This record gives sequence, C-alpha cells and structure tokens, in this order.
Amino acid sequence: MLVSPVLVVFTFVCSCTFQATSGQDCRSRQDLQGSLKQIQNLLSAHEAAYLQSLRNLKKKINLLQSSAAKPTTKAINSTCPKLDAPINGRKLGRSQCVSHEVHFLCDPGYELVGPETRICQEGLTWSGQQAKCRDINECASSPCQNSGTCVDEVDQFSCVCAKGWTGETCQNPVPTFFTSTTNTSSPSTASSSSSSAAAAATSTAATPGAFVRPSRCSTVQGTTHCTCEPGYTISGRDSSVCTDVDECELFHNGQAAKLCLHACVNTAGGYRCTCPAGYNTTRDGRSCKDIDECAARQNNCTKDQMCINTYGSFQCVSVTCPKIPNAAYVKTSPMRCERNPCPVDNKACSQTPTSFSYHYMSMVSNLSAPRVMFRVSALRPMGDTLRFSLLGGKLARRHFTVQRSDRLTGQLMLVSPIQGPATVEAEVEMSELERRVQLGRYITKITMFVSQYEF
Ligand SMILES: [Ca+2]
Ligand SMILES: [Ca+2]
Repeated sequence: MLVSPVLVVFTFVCSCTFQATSGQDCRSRQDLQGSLKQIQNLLSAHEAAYLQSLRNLKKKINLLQSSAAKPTTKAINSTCPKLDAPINGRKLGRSQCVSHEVHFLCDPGYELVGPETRICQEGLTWSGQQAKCRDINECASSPCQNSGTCVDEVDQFSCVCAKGWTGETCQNPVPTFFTSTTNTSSPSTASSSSSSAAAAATSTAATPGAFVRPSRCSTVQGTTHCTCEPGYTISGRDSSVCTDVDECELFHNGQAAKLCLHACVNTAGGYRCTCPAGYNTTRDGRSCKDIDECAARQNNCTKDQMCINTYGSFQCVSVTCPKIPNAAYVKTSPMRCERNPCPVDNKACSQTPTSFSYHYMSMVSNLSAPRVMFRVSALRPMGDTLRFSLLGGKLARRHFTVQRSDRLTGQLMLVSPIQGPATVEAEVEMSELERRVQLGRYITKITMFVSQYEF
C-alpha cells in the first residue's frame, strides 16, 4: 500500500528525462511546466491517500488495543460470591476479591468443623468447603457417674442421676433416711456466696502486663479491623490494644449467669473458680465438691472413733453410754446403748429409757424446709399404742418437729432452715404402751453437722 505511489512517480520522471535529452522533439518549456504541475497534483493526491490509509491503520490498531484491554478490566472488577458466617459463629474479613482471605470463628461452646481460612481463587471460587460450628459434646468424656445420664448443653452438661444418687456428677449416694429427693448439696440453692464471689473478683492477679495484649489488625478496602484473642477486648479509643475481660466483675451480679459457685478469680485471658478448704473444684471448674475425708482416709480419727464426712470437713465421733440414776447402760453396738434389765418392782429403773440409738448426719447450710430428715420405726411392737415426741433443747425445737407418718413410724421434720456452721442435736422418743401402761422408751439421738456454705 505504501510502495505503489513512489514507483509510479519514478517511472514518469524517467520517461520525461529521456524525452528532454532526445533533441528537437522535446516539448516547449510551457509543456514542461504543465507536466510538472500534473506531477505535483498526482503527488498531492497520493500523499492524501497515504495519510488516509495511515489514519485507517491507526484506527484499526486502537480498536485492537481496546478489545485486547477489555477482558483485563473485567477481571479486576470480578469477585468471589459472598460468604455467610457459620451459624453460632463469626466471619472475619469482608473482601471478596481474588487472593483475599476470610476467616471463621465459633462462639464459646462450639467447635469449628472445616477450614478456618478460605481464599478467593483466580477462578472466582473460594478455596475449601463452608465451615460449620458444631456444639462441643461435653458428654463425650462420660462425666456422669453411677449410671447417670449426661445431657449435653451449650458449653456445659448436666447429669440426670440414677435412683439413689445425687450431686453434680451423681457422685453422692442419697442417704437412705431421706424420703425427699431434693439434693442437700444443690448449688442452685446457694445465694449467700455471691458476696464472697464479688469480694474475690477484686483480688486480681498481680501481673498487669499479661492483662494487656496487642490487637491483630488488618486493613480491608481501606477499613481497618482489629481483633483480640479470646478473653480480651478492645477498650477505649486505641484499637491497637486489647485488655483482659474481667469475667468475675461482668457476671457477679446475675444469679442466673453466675460463673462460680463460690469465688471467682480473674486471670489474664480468662478466670477461674476457687473453693474453700475441704472442697475440690468440680470437673466443669465452676462448682465445689466436698472432699470425703472418711473415704479418702484424710482424717485423724482413732480406732475407737467413727469418721463422719461433713460438707467441707469431717467429724470423729464416739458413743459413750449415758449415766442415769437407777439404770445401767451397756453398748450393744458402736451406735447403741441398752439398759440392763431392771430389778423386779424397781419402778424408777423401769421408767428410764430402754435404749439410746445414735445417728449422725451432714447437711448444707440453709437447707430448704419443710423436709423429712429421719424416720424411727418400731420393728416388733409389743403394746397397743406407740407415741412419738421430740426431746432436746431450744435449738432443736426451733428447727424440728416430730410427726407420725404411719402407725409404726414417726418422722423428724426440718421445719425451718438452719444457718451453718452449726451442730444441732435432736432426740426422738418413741414410747410403747399397753393399756396406757408404759412398756418401754426408746430414744434416738440425731446429731446434724451443718456446713458453713450452702454446698
Ligand atoms: Ca479475665
Ligand atoms: Ca468432707
């Protein structure tokens, strides 16, 4: 396209030169001028055509350039599809552009199943599969003892105990003399310990450095997001600093959301519950479980004594038979004294109690009332009438009463809660009569060790 006009011009000039040098036939000067003008016009026309074809070429190159640039622009604007946060979890990062990442976290009590991080790939799809938050099965470790059934809940578990067992993990046998199934160590009845929990909340550990951590920040589309490790939060305007969450302070007011049965100690990034002496912290770390010093042989009772486990402690007891005028008592078993037979016609002797039985019980402070604490039955009644009555001091009469539950049985009822620590003794007397004549008096002495705490 560019070569042909130049070739034409060259041929024309060559023929003219031949004609000019060939002598007389050469045309006049005017003819020559006319020819030159024609050549000029021809050159101008070719120049115009040349420029036009250059312009066309430029246009075509531009078109090619713009069509080549289009797919690139499209790629820049494209994003991966929007991802949702998992149920019971969170998504960190909002960018859906190629090579950007999003992260997934689960709420407390849930564990992440699937990738923690997904990347927007070149093909505009996310790497990996959608992650899910699964409820952590707290029952997996079979925490309920003695055939108790574990019920998995969010961030905790509860035990449905088999008959005859009680306690948070069904670790305690229900005393046989309790007819009520109410748990005597029930943490849910605790209320006075909130003040001690609050007091402990203020005594934080003495390492202030660990209570402050730098935050992790990322800038996505010009917006900076900062996150903290679990147990820390951004407080104040400085988002580069995370401070420890004081869980004890945060929850100590709410009974329903109370963290610890007894005392709460704030720690860097968490908290822990503490128990008074004589208790172990339970598996879930929040409640307190009495240490059975009698079973664990952590007691100093002598051979002659009996070890009685109490909530928070233990007691060593031994029975000494009472000394009553006109009667002589002998121990017939470690917990029972019986009167020697009275001489014939010794009325003073025959009116003294026939026997004394001793029983020891442990109970938590402020145990709710009314409830049956103990039952006394006549095994082989000789007479026609049985009478049951409450003996003992003022304290016993304030908290207890004796009722008949059937013809042969009397029961000791707790009628008002006892604030511990306390030791309360109550005596139930059973009299056997035949035609209003007393045949025998049987005394049952019940000693109750009431703990300082409601657990
Ligand atoms: Ca903390
Ligand atoms: Ca104990």
